[in-house]
Amino acid sequence: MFTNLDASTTHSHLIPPHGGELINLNVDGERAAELKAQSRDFPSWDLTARHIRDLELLLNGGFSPLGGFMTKADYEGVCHNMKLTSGVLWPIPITLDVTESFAKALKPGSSKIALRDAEGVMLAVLHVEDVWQPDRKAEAKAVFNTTSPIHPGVNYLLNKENAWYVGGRIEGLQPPAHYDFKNLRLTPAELRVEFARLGWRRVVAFQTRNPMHRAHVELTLRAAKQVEANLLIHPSVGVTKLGDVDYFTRVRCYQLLLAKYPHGTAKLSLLPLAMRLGGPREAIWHALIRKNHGCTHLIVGRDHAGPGKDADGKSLVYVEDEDKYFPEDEVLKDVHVLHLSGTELRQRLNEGRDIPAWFTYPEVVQELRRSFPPRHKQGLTVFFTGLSGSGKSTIASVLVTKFLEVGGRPVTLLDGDLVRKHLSSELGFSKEHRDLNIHRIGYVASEITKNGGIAICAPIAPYDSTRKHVRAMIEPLGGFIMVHLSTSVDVCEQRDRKGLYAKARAGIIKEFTGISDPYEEPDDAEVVINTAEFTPEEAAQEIILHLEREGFIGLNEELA
Ligand code: PPS
Repeated sequence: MFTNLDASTTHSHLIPPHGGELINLNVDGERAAELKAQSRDFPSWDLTARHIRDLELLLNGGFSPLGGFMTKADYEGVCHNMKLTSGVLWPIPITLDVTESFAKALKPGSSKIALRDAEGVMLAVLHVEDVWQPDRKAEAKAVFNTTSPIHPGVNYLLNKENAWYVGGRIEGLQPPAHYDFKNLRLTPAELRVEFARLGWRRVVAFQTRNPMHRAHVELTLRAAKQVEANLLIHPSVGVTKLGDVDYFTRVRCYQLLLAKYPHGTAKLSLLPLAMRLGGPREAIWHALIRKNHGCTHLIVGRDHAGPGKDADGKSLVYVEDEDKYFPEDEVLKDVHVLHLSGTELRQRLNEGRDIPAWFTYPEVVQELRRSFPPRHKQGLTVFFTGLSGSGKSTIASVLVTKFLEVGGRPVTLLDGDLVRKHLSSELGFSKEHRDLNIHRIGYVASEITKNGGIAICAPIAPYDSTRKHVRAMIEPLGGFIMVHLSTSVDVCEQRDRKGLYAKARAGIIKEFTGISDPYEEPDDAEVVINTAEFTPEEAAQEIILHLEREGFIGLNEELA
């Protein structure tokens, strides 16, 4: 039923695909229509972004010789000795994980599953051959050589709610849709045709999930020269590591870099790969995938496509003599090298500082600055927390006025009372409802921050873990400054501007923060102000000074 590719796509002078044949799991129109008609009776499974990327490479042969999600025997072979049951080398499990209830309703040998994207479009049919509950700790140990959840691959694996795997052959109805960089997304078959057209026999592939700079251009040029080959810049643009530079920015940078290579020797194509960050196993996997794409060589980095850092956040370097990884600074302590880490680059961009010319090209810097403007042009959340009557709303509205006076970024006030009126009107003051309320505020603030605006939030937010959750949601998207109004409950009660404390004391209002409900003092606030000692304007000015010092307010912006 599978349509195999014609000879031109596996042209004899190109390297044969892994396992000998380039797999194409996409069925023809007639079979697709037949499957669609039958699918009314199939259970449906909605694929995650990661599964969709796996499916895409299964369908187009990037994962040749795999013909579907792995069966138990293949999975175990891969985990234990990196071999499929056919004896062919394969280092990374390609599995579909589902819930127990979904798994238990399946009949191996006869069930078929409609695999759908997030919008419900049926992309493929899985013929269920095996259903089993894997030992995910053992898988983590085998694949990543660690069960520490600090490793992002392990963390993903062990935290998966779906504890069951389903394996079996796949028939593809349509490839997952892409609307961006369409002419850069060449499938293995398309790249092979392209290489044949260009007369490229030897091709060195360069994998990356980061922007490329001078050193990368230099090393790729040298590698290509060394083996007298052409160069395929083949970055992963599927799922990479949380916090990586977004692939849209990366691809625009790669496009600018192409001009640095001798004419007609380098090509750029995007690989829709969901990376596992598996170091040595990942290196082999990448090599096999690139082989399927017609490449003869792969540039392997140290800790290739691995997690990159040890538990203390230090880069690790493999020392061959010792057969061990060591923190980079220990290994390089006696060597003088010019070095700028990705983190330092981001810091320099954040602060609008100079990026040294030895490190990268002016056009790349310009592109990165567009995506990562200095802090005073990024979005920002100022998150107040404190008791009722501590002055949150008053100080927040002074701050709004000051930001409006400066201009440049839109300002939104998410005041506790206002949010409860418009966004959370159905909620009460139980822990569950308070958390939900803060999550909603956090979500809105994160959207505002992501899009370059200023969100000023002023809820009580009494729970530490909920505040931390909001911080974690916003920090990757822009600035997050927590302001704790530490005014004591006695002072707030004396003020009692709304008469709520009197009602709380009388038991008319239940679960009142500070009286009959907890308030967990933060120990991670950037600014702490006791409003017994400051006027609202002075308090707002303290916050402004902090923001200025941290670069969230630009040098030329007048606030007074
Ligand atoms: S929370 O805990 O963050 O969800 O609270 P928040 O959304 O900021 O709402 C606090 C305002 O609601 C009024 N109010 C109460 N506060 C605390 N506890 C109880 N039981 C309660 N009932 C009503 C009160 O006016 C709070 O406003 P502020 O501006 O803080 O005084």
